[in-house]
Parts: sequence; structure tokens; C-alpha cells
Amino acid sequence: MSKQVKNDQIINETQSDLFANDIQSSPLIVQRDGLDIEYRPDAFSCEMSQKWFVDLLNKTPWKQDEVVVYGKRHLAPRLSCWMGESWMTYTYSKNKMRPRAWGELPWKIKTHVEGMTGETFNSVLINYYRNGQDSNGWHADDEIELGPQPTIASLSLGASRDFYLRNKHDHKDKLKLSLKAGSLLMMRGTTQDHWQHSVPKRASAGPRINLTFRTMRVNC
Ligand SMILES: O=C(O)CCC(=O)C(=O)O
Repeated sequence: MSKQVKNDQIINETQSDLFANDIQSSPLIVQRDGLDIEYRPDAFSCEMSQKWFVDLLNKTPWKQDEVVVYGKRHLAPRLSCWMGESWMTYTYSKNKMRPRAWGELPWKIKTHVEGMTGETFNSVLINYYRNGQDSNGWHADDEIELGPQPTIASLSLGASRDFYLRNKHDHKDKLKLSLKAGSLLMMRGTTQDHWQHSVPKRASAGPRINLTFRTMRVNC
């Protein structure tokens, strides 16, 4: 059974504790204030997600991108690899990026995610958080190349990490999920217009890989 939070329900700081402490074990849908997410904690089995984690860790051509924070260039606090088709470009933190060709395993995982969600994707950004010091700051996946109201499927492997969402118009309005291995988080509709997300540092977290499947648009 899904836990549903409807449009008209205001989740205040106290109510967001609903998500704060527990390791969510049943599917969760939240649709309110422009947010439209669906979290499936057990989308993929432990065996499958462990195997995928090890294979991706060893076979992905990781690189450490640069990010611009307050006008200064820094190395991103994580390793990444973007895969897709040769015509694609993506402007991220003032860098024009080109994708690598699809690897066999990311393509296979994409077909599983598509089969499970009924969506189609043509690219994936794979992030590797080497330990709890690696992180992903507040941002929305609202790059022009993704077109309006993008659907994004986010698969987590390895260590669980806290994932926060905050309302762009009221930063006190926050939700927290613990994204565990084998889980799938769908972000849809106007989520990227009205909400930001982040993966903060956590002292003792182990290695984690996250794949966000996206659709890059040709003309936008
Ligand atoms: O690691 C995650 O769960 C989030 C990744 C993310 O925010 C992104 O790739 O834009």
C-alpha cells in the first residue's frame, strides 16, 4: 500500500519528521505544492543491486568534474559519468558536457527502469559518492536541455544516504528520505520548477552510486 500525501495537505517541519527518522519500507507518493514524487524502496532486489554496484564501480570511467560555487571553480565533491547519445550536450555549472556512449550495464539497467515505470529515457548521469564526505549541493534538475517538466528516475545502489527536498519558495518546507540500495525515486511534473534537492555530507556513510535517468530534448 502506498502512503499518499495529497495536494491540499501542508507538511510543516513537524510533519516532515514522518520521513525524517524512518527507513521507509512501503512505496510513498507525495503530490503537493508543485512537488510530485514517488519513492519505491524495494524496486530492485538486494542481490541485483549489489551486483550492479560492484560492476558499475569497477567498469565506469569516473571523472571528477568542476563546479562553480559563488563564482569560484572547485572539484565536485563526487565522481561522475554522463552517458547518452553523441548529439547531446548538457551545460552543467558553466561546463558544456558531452556524454560517453552507453555502457552495457547502464543500458541494461535503463531497460529495467523503463519496464518498471512505463517511461523512456535517453541518458543517465551516474554519480559515485566515495564516502560520507562526498555530497551533492542544493539544485534542481531544470537545465534547458531537459525541456519543461522533466521526468527523472533516480536509482540508488550501495550505502543509504539522506536525500532532502526543499521548496524553492520556502526553504523551511523540507522533506527527507533515506535512499537505500535498490530504491527508485521518480520526480515528475513541476517538481524541478518548485523544489530543489540535495545529498548532504554524512560522517560515516559508505560508498554509494546513484543513477539518474533523464530524457534530453533535441529542440528546446
Ligand atoms: O545522488 C542522488 O540521490 C541525487 C543525484 C542528483 O541530484 C543529480 O544527479 O542531479
